[in-house]
Amino acid sequence: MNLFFGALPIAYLLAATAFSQAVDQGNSAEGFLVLAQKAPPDPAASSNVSPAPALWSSIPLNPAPSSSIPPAPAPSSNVSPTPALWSSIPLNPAPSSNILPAPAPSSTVQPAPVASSNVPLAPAPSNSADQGNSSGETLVLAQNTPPDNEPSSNQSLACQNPGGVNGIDPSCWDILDMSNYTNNWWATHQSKCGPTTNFSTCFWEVHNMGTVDCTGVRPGTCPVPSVQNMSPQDWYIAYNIYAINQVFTSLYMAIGNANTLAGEKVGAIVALLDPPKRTSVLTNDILTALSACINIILPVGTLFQRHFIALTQQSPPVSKFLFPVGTTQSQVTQWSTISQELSQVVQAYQTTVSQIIPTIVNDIDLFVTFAESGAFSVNPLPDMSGESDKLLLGLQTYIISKALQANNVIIGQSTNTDINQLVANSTDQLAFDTGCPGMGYNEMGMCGPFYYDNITGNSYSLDNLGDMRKNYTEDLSIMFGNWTTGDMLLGGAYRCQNDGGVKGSLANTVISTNGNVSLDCLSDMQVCEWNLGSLDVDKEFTNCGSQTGYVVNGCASGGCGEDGTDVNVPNGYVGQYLVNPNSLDCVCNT
Ligand SMILES: *[C@@H]1O[C@H](CO)[C@@H](O)[C@H](O)[C@H]1NC(C)=O
Ligand SMILES: *[C@@H]1O[C@H](CO)[C@@H](O)[C@H](O)[C@H]1NC(C)=O
Ligand SMILES: *[C@@H]1O[C@H](CO)[C@@H](O)[C@H](O)[C@H]1NC(C)=O
Ligand SMILES: *[C@@H]1O[C@H](CO)[C@@H](O)[C@H](O)[C@H]1NC(C)=O
Ligand SMILES: *[C@@H]1O[C@H](CO)[C@@H](O)[C@H](O)[C@H]1NC(C)=O
Ligand SMILES: *[C@@H]1O[C@H](CO)[C@@H](O)[C@H](O)[C@H]1NC(C)=O
Ligand SMILES: *[C@@H]1O[C@H](CO)[C@@H](O)[C@H](O)[C@H]1NC(C)=O
Ligand SMILES: *[C@@H]1O[C@H](CO)[C@@H](O)[C@H](O)[C@H]1NC(C)=O
Ligand SMILES: CC(=O)N[C@H]1CO[C@H](CO)[C@@H](O)[C@@H]1O
Repeated sequence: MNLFFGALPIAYLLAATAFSQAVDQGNSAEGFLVLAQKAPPDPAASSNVSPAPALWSSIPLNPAPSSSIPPAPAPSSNVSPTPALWSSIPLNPAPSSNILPAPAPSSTVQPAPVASSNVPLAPAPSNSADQGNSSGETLVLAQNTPPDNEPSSNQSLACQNPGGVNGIDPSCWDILDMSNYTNNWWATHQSKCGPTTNFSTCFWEVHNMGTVDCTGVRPGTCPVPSVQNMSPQDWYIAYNIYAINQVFTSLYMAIGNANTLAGEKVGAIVALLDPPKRTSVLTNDILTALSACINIILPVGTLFQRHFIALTQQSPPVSKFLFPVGTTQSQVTQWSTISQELSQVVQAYQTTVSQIIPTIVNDIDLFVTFAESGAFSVNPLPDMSGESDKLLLGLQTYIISKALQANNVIIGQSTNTDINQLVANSTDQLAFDTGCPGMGYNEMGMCGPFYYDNITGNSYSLDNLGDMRKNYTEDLSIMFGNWTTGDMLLGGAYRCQNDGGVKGSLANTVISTNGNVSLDCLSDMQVCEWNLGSLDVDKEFTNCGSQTGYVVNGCASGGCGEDGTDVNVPNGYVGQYLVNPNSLDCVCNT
């Protein structure tokens, strides 16, 4: 295997371009080791896979009830029927100042019988007979060792006993015929509550728990329900009302925490990239970029993740709050004021998201739609409140993409090129120092000024059309280390362009009506493919025109001496001038 560039005629490189097309068509070719290596496809990866690694922080919102739950006091006929049915677990993170004030934490919401500090899931009284023995001692045992007549594998039985060892289960909504039950419940009880009382409020009233309020972000007013004195069916309703409140409250908190971070981070981006002050960005797109990252902060691999986006998309009243389009007042913001304006956009989004909670729990149809997915019948519940950093990834990617474009920067793409391999395995001198020493890629996928996409096999670098000597190695490291990823900023732009680019508005491209959210077009930078086969001054790219100064201007310092002509190529350039052995010119990229 001696096929290295130094020993090859120009025709070889011309063939390399053809080869890359052949690879795309699934053909195999031999010998194009250096430029044409294609990474083995990663079966788990596809172009619209979310680029982020496992992002889900597993901090449970509530401690999981498990088999070690301390038993609740034995339910017996002399258990007090008063509404001591709620644990007083507060909504987790400390309420921030922009959370709606709790309506006077009512002293009538009593703490649970404090068997432990945590979830007091007591066995449902209606089932206590099933457990075979009404003595406290046997009930204690029953928590750990199900009696013979209650095989724990029988889900149908387990659903009858949400306080039992198996706890809450997503399958129980169907097993208990809950959709039907809930609709019937509403049909029979609605009239008792009066025409202005909505579903969840009516539910608590009927259960003598009128002080419970799950219709908003109001800390302490929507505690986890206890199974005591409730049928399993009613408890599943209660738990889903609570869960919907809890999950969207955690999202609300994530956005609130993101608010402070957003201004700081965007300020730092603008300071680094310094876009011309007179250019501007669209505030509606900022909102879109922020909401698109809801997708990233969902707990990876869960039932909840699988259902969440589709559920909201099926429910236009919810979707319009989660993915608001065209709702911000100001249309454009200047770079000079973007940090301050950002805060208003994020706050407006937070308020909008808080409206999702009443929208669902006030409406029987929406409630059933969300609950019957099973996604909320889980414990612990998904908690997104700590995911503020991830929530901002899309926003930051969008801002970076716009700031770079304002500076006349494009992405240089080298198709099917592993630059590290090119440097490491070329036996001949390359014409100039690429900046990648050939020691492999770092954890951000970078080597020198290049980001290598190991799924497509393409390499990317940044190219400032107004200053082709500009070296973005350090800037890219800062960006990928703090604000975005190579895949979102560079790979995403490539996929977006291949897909026809932004259509109409960013929201149309990012949030599709079919339930998919694509992060690709958050970066819509122009991607220009280096022309691997050309020594022509005019043919820098295959799909874009040449930039001013390409080749003709000569090098800044050094040069070729008397005989040669200096050839000046952009930093991050990968093409014929790098590897062509017949070029007598001396080539520089700085
Ligand atoms: C109830 O439990 C006690 C103590 O374990 C036991 O002696 C008794 O036989 C049990 N009664 C029934 C009906 O299982
Ligand atoms: C589970 O229990 C239910 C109700 O007792 C019964 O109808 C069903 O056949 C049982 N299923 C299994 C798999 O044992
Ligand atoms: C729904 O519930 C009602 C009353 O409980 C019952 O009569 C009806 O058969 C149920 N329908 C279905 C489809 O299960
Ligand atoms: C009932 O729900 C509707 C729709 O969400 C809402 O406009 C109305 O204010 C609610 N009523 C009460 C009393 O909360
Ligand atoms: C260079 O080539 C050798 C032999 O084919 C191979 O084992 C090695 O992995 C290559 N190095 C790089 C960085 O691709
Ligand atoms: C580009 O900048 C990096 C980091 O500042 C430096 O290490 C590298 O040598 C530069 N590359 C070129 C080709 O000038
Ligand atoms: C592909 O690159 C990413 C970083 O960009 C890295 O995390 C991942 O491990 C790489 N995969 C392979 C198979 O090398
Ligand atoms: C939505 O995304 C999923 C997973 O990426 C994909 O399988 C599906 O085909 C997409 N749906 C549409 C209509 O594009
Ligand atoms: C500009 C900026 O915020 N840079 C930070 C990026 O992250 C690294 C550590 O990951 C910090 O050292 C930089 O200060």
